[in-house]
Amino acid sequence: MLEKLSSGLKDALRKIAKSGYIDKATVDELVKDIQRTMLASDVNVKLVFELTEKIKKRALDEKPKSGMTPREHMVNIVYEELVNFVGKKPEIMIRPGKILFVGLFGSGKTTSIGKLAKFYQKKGLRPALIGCDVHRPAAMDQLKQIAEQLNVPYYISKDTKDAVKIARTGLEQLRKNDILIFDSSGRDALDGELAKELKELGKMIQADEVILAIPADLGQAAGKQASEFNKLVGITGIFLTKMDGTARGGGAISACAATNSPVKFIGVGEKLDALEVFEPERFISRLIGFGDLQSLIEKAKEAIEPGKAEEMADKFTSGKFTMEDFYEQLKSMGKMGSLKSIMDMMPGMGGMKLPKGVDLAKQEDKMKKWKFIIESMTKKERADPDLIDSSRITRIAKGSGTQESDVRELIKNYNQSKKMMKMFSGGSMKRGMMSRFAKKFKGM
Ligand SMILES: Nc1nc2c(ncn2[C@@H]2O[C@H](COP(=O)(O)OP(=O)(O)OP(=O)(O)O)[C@@H](O)[C@H]2O)c(=O)[nH]1
Ligand SMILES: [Mg+2]
Repeated sequence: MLEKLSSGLKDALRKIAKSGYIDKATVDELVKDIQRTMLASDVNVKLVFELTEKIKKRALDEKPKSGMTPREHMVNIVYEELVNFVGKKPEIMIRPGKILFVGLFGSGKTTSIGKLAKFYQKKGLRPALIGCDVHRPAAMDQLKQIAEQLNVPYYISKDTKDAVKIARTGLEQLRKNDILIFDSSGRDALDGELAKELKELGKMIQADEVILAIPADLGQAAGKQASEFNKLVGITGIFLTKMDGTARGGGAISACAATNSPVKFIGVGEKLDALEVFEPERFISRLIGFGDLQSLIEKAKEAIEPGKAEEMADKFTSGKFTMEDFYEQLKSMGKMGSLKSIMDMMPGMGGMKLPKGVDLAKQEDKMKKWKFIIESMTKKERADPDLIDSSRITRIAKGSGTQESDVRELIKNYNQSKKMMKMFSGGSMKRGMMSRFAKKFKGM
């Protein structure tokens, strides 16, 4: 869902993560990128400009918090402002109570009622459904079918067109259940007739929650619909349905937030478990891949502690690179996750094609094996790998559950690396690979 918006924002932020430093031109470019991608996703022009003004102002005025690089700071500002932009974290009622669903024709009311009933079942509450849609003949059967599928009690009646009467009887009969969810009729538009019916229904039920179902493919128009319904019947939250497969969801969410109608749930499919509680932080985090960016920064910091990288670089360049150091390096790589996931997390590298013949998975298996092999060496052997003769190789292979050829390959690799380091040692290459590698992460 929202693939276009997501990839647009990700691209904009990756540019930032890759840029050497942040100046006014970088900020301007970022702001333009964000505007372009949001407008293309049907977010309201005025809202977009308000948002990017805030981002720009903060980016130019605020100093990075201690320990944060300018790039992290910039990414963080965008994240925080986007979270504010889509609304507050909604309060979800997790206790016994009554919920009335309202919405226009085909907005997804009845399906969403099923999803919500299932949601409450999982929370250990006992929901029951009451069908007050007296206009569409098949509506009662649809509700019944959903109730039976979930194995929850329900009340429907095909004998009357009086929605209030059904609600009253249902309420009496199903009183013992924790959560009573009431379906209601839809209309093509919120006309006087629907408004009257909903008002009466609302008065009788005295619901704790009045949830409005709006299809996300309405885009910006969702905000207007939300405020109209709110004025007439007083809604407590929005269930944004059909978020799957629409590019206009970003427009719908931000429009609702702008009219102060909290989106509480989003529907992401036709099945009854296709419900998500709307959490702004999580939503934006996923949208921009914030978690991945952050965890890469965190992991890189953990894996390569400050000072350690310099020390390693010195060892590299002085040729005093022992098997122990080699082991440390393998461990650091392991801490950061699989090679593939590291690649995916690197800004701009996620989709990169590797040269032919490079097989990351194979390389990773090899690295894992090498770790086991080094673990089976004695301290002495690690400090001075020249000690390792063929009988020691046999022992190490047995101890690590690998083949003798694996042990030989590792030693060969280690010796080659060491030889290369020696060649590089002396002056010009003092700032070694590791050091640059570490800087790259620290600066991100
Ligand atoms: N893809 C997708 N389809 C959905 C979602 N929610 C509902 N639908 C579909 O939308 C259509 C209408 O859903 P209903 O639940 O019958 O809508 P309603 O508001 O009760 O409709 P009326 O009772 O006629 O007013 C159905 O085909 C549902 O399967 C969703 O989150 N994603
Ligand atoms: Mg319905």
